[in-house]
Amino acid sequence: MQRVLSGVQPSGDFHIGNYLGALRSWVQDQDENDAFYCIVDLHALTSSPNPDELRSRTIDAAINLLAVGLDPDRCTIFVQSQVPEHTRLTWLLECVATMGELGRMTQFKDKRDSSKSDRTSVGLFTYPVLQAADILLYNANRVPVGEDQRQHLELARELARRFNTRYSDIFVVPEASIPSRAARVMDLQYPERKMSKSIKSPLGTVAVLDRPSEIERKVKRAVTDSDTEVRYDPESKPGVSNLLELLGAATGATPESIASSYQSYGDLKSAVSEALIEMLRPVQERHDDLSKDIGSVKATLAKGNDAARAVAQRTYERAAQAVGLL
Ligand code: AQP
Repeated sequence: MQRVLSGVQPSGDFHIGNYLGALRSWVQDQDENDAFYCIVDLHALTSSPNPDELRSRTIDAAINLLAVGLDPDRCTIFVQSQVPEHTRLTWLLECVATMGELGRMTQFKDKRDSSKSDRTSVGLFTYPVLQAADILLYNANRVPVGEDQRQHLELARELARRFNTRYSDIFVVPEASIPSRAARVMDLQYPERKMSKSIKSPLGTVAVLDRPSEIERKVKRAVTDSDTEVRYDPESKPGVSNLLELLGAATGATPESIASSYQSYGDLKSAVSEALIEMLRPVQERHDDLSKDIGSVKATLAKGNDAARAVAQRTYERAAQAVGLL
């Protein structure tokens, strides 16, 4: 049995990119592996959220994780900030990481370049090291993530190897596990950029909790192109290819094989809406039920936090001893 770990930021409404790129495979992993899933609230701080909003989004993230099908009896669901070893190990790893490698992280460069003033926080620069700590603390063999996290995973692997070589063999070197389909769901309005929680694009983002009429409206208005042929070609037809990718991921078919079944963009859009509505219906029903009992959601997190901390403490102590701390 492998140890699996992954995380999600409480930075906004969960969207179908999160679901197809990551959460859906988390549900599968809980039966086949020893799985740890973390709500990474410290990462969400890099975008300076309103404190009350961060608190309520953290609870809502837990509700979402339960609603997609995670079962606290079969996996550990916890909140990053409630396990202090994440920040303690981050410091040890920051002393191993270099400015050069953090400066090459494309997500950091994109966010820095899109900020209008020079207000880029140190946290935004160093958070890939915190992410490495999240993973290495749990001796994770495998980390199921979307394509956008590939570079950060590579950094975690490099830091584990470097630490092990410099001190002693403490960390497992983790593997990224990226789904073959829908690993990078694109924004419906801007198909050249990924769907995201934190970048506001109300028409381009389909939330897991969007009701059928909302999904239909957004998919109907999805940007396509001036051509008419339904063909999977992400380079020259990014909007149409994204729709085919979504339909394929929702129905279990390949986007190439379903393209020929649709004669017009309108037909394709209707099929995409229908498939997404069906895929999300059970998740939404469970979310509505779970929202009525916040007390039990908090109790689930408290139990998960304790279980996670027991594992994290052991790894941290070994790492601290290895570097020479008393
Ligand atoms: N568009 C996407 N397609 C496929 N997978 C995705 N993931 C995120 N976006 C897509 C995967 O979802 C998991 C949780 O990642 P996250 O919480 O960082 O999600 P986000 O939507 O990317 O949130 P933010 O706040 O908008 O993050 P930034 O600012 O970093 O883009 C991960 O496994 C991720 O790969």
